[in-house]
Amino acid sequence: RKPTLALIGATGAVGTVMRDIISGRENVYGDIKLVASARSAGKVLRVRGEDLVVQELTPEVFEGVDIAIFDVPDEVSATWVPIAAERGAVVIDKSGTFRMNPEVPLVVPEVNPEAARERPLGIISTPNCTTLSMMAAMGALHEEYGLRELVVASYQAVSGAGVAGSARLYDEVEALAGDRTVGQTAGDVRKVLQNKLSGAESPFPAPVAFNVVPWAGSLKDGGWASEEIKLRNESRKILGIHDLKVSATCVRVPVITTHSLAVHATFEREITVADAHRILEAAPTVVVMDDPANGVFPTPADVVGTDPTYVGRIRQALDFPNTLDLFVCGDNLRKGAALNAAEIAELVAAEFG
Ligand code: 2RA
Repeated sequence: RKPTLALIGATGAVGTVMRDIISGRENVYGDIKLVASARSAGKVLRVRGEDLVVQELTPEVFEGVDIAIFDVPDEVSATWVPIAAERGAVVIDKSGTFRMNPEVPLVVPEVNPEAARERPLGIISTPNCTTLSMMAAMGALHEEYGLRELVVASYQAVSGAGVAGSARLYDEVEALAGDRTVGQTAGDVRKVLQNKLSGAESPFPAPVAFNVVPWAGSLKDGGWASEEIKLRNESRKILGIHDLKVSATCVRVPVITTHSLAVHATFEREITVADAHRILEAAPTVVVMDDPANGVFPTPADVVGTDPTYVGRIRQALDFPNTLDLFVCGDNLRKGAALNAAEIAELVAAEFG
């Protein structure tokens, strides 16, 4: 039989992409339920060509649900994921709440699909979009060359902060456009935004239009941002390397969708650019765009709206043995969020045979 699927958080930024992805992939589900907060309940949304009425998140909504994909804030997942699991659904959770729980697998289907079967709590977590942007590529390289260290700088799109993040960048660009003197003196941009956007609150701690902001997430011990800690802990868990050395600096940039990462990766053995090309070109969900002499490398503008992980600028580090430097881009709403969850859901759906 085909399992019944529920999408919780169906109306958010990722939920919208999720409906699009489910509609475009093989139809492995029976019924689909769209679920959201009371505020969005009653809306009619399209999935698989059907108009469905969004249902309110209540315990009863999980009756008869086999697979539930949650894309809601951490605190909503903390309350509702166990309720869905108790009622018999296999839950695929996009939040950070359960990712590091040893009884919850953290799954990237290209890297550790087998982990999805061991889920004593009935919960499977899907990683943060920043980690996911590089996992397909790093997993493939690790399999052959044994990853030892990762030093990463991220260039994160504003849609990582949800609909409010994209809206803020568009509003800021509109407020600043047309005045070519803005940005020439410290404080200019803040002043114009304060006036033109009437002090509206931003999800970012600094202007993001015509700027870069070295901060993503919340403050953790030692001055680290939560996104940097997630990248470290999640990479270790997914790759199964508990002592992987990882250091990251996460930066928000004025891009709507698609996270990019500059990755400095050290392996157990010497790895050449040709080795990396061979491995990455053979990886089914990785696209290599690496011909700098002809201006070929991935940028968010090339990648947004597509599914693969794109890799370019592959170089053998000049002063670090066994080390590659490379640039990776991935759509943070697709592979970074909705697509990975959909792929995990398909692994679970296959169990219903
Ligand atoms: C961000 N990675 O880009 C986060 C979203 N989970 O803000």
